[in-house]
Amino acid sequence: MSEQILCRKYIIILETEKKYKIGIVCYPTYGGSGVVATELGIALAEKGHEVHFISYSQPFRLDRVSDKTFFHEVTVPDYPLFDYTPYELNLTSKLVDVVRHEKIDILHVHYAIPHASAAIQAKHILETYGINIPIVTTLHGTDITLLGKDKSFKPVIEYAINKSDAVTSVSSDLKKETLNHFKITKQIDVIPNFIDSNLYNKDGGKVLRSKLANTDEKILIHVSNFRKVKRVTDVVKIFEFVQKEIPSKLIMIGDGPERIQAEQLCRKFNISDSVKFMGKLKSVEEFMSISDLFLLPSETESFGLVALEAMASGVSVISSNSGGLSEVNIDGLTGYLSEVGDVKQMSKNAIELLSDNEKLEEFKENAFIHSQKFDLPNILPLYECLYEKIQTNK
Ligand code: GMT
Repeated sequence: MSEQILCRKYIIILETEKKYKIGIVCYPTYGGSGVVATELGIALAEKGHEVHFISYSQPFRLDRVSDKTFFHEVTVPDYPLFDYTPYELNLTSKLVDVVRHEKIDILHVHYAIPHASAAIQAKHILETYGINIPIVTTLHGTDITLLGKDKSFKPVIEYAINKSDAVTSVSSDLKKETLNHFKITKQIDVIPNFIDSNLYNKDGGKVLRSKLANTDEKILIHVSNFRKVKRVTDVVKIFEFVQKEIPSKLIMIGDGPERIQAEQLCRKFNISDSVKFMGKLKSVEEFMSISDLFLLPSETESFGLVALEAMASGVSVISSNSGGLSEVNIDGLTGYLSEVGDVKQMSKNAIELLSDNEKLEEFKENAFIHSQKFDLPNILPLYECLYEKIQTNK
């Protein structure tokens, strides 16, 4: 983490000085970028910054009360003239209003579109009021790897990135992808996702465990928004192989378009009794803490925050090797990585780990130790350092 070294002198200053008013724009929904943005805002507020969340509804993780966090809702009036409601314009207007009246120092937007593009537009408007608002854009993945490949969005994404005052990406791989896809003239700093290690524990609740599995059974878990990119049917296929060899249960947390396919596959394999679909849950920590293996066979994953959350709970990870996953899950140490779609290899690795208790415990401990590198106190100063830098260059 070279940024950490570069930031050291700032970190010393930050411990004692500057507290900012920070506007955070994010998706409020069940998804990695919203989780990261919300947890970042909460942590910044705990350090004494004033944080204003701006989104179309209250971020789902924004449930801890603080006198330093505020929420501004972007409302979109249902105007009959529009076939397509222009959310980006309402967001832009809201940003102008919040920056002017709350005297925001920095706007930190998560996800390129529409958040970064709305922020750049707001920046231009604010200039007409004599306000120079610095914009930090954090790239999370699908804004580059999926939407970014859609030619109709490309000019907007490229412009928003290049016009931001600072740009961060959540993994080195995502930075590489961004530089490959777009003509980027701006420096991109890698600031990885983080966990607050205080929220996770390795020794799960015995009561919950006993409700979900017998004592001799292993627990496998998957958490996602069940979009196509997550390959949830691969999760079921892997489990189908595993449960033939190892007494086990599979917990599926989340919901989304592919859930029905996953459920149908369970019925086809006749394993429905061993697979528990929990739906969307606000917090997954307790389920992680009773699990042995986390499955993440995604098509692409810029970082894989859920894998890191599993590791922070002392859970080993079987994943694909796509995107930034190899920066999180270390092959042969914290779990195993295989080619996307190689269900056989993933099942083989899972069976090998689950059938050797000593090895499994070693991998689980390695996963926990590796996750601590991404603990909040190691990552938060990198963002604070960036804020300090762009304020100084203003
Ligand atoms: O993975 C998702 O479907 C949600 C998505 C999002 O945009 O919120 O997550 C992305 O951002 C997370 C936080 O930075 C990353 O941990 C996920 O890997 C990334 N998802 C993909 O790249 C598919």
